[in-house]
Amino acid sequence: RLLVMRSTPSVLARLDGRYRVVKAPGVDAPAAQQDPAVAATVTRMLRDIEDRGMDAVLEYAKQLDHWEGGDVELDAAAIASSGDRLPADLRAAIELGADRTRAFAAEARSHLVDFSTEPVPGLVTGVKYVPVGRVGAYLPAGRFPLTASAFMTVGVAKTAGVPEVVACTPPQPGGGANDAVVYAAACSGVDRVFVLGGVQALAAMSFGLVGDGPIDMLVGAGNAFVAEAKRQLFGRVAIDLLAGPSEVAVIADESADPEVVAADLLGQAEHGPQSPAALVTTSAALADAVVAAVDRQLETLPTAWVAGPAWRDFGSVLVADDRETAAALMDDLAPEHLEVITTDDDWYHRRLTNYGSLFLGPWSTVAYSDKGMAGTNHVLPTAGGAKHSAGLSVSRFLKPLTYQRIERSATHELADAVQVISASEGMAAHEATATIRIAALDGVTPAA
Ligand code: HSO
Ligand code: ZN
Repeated sequence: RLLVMRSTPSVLARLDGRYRVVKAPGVDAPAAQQDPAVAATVTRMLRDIEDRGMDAVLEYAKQLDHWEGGDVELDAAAIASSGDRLPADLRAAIELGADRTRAFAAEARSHLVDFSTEPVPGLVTGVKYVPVGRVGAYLPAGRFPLTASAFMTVGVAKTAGVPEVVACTPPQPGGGANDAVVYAAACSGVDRVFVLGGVQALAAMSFGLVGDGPIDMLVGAGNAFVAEAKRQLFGRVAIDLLAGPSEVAVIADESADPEVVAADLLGQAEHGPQSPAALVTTSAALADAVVAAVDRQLETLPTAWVAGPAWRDFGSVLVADDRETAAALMDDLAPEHLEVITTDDDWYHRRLTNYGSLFLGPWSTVAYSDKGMAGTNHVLPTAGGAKHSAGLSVSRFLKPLTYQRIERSATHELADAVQVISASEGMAAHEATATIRIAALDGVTPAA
């Protein structure tokens, strides 16, 4: 039985006796990462779109998204006027989030500095950061539109210096795109917007059926079909990451307010019925109080229909004997979002190594980052991916390209060793590239 969501058995064995499970997930296994039926459908659609081009894209748009015809590209006037149809307070909030996200990305960009070094005289090596040429952003607008997605993908890519960023967003029931999503993209500097959803949108951008040619990189979250399409297109294009259901975890001690912890657990459980939420606390009293507070808050939460099943099936509460045990449990979980609400926040900050994004103190909450107001990215690794990867950031849109300039003065130093290694491998042509230069030192070609 999966007592703690996706915890590693050997880690639990090592910590045995140092923690207690107060609430276990209601299901035995985490959501399957890959559904073979979804994978087969996506393979068939990608092949069909590659064969038949835009005709196939538009057929899928009609069939799956009830697209009603017309140009799939939003013209400049439609993009520019998207904000006019929004209430003033929403417009202002979108502008704030777009600016805050781009400002944080600009600061991060300023820390990625070209450099060169000369390890021996005559050998100069260096790195030059060059942005990816063309990025395609998928901006979901289904059950929840996730307005801030454009800040995280389009805004960060443009701040990295990506020359062309195109975006696709699905058609809305009444036709057209979601105005808030389009306005968020406009404020983030998007170059072109296409009203296309799902697999057909990703295929159209990747195969160059929309925009000025095939994109180099695909970013942004979506449903299971979108995630699977990204997985299958990876290699042909780069991707940001493969996101599963959004997650939250909280480390709290007796200083935390149970109502605040409960609200923050439900805050991400709302994303979907398979969204995990976990509390690890050093206070048994807090654990019980949070379990009670979650149940009470679910009674009035308008999205309890989704958050309730998520909490029942994928919610867990653990009491740890001490802060080291709490930290070890959390590092093993490697949650997408991690809140720390204790009197020891700085200790946890130093100690923890696996999380997508960290929220320190009772005034920090995930939604502030989700909606772009913290400036940090909300495209983050889920399902334990934080053990090996970080979330989306300006660095993902920049290629650290290496170069070297080797002068005559360094030739012997490098060539002699290259000859030895190449000869030992039997790679005669490699060896010859060194030999010809050693000969040139004595006046034969190449001259310098
Ligand atoms: N929690 C999601 C992002 C988001 N949630 C946006 C609400 N709006 C993934 O980090
Ligand atoms: Zn969220």
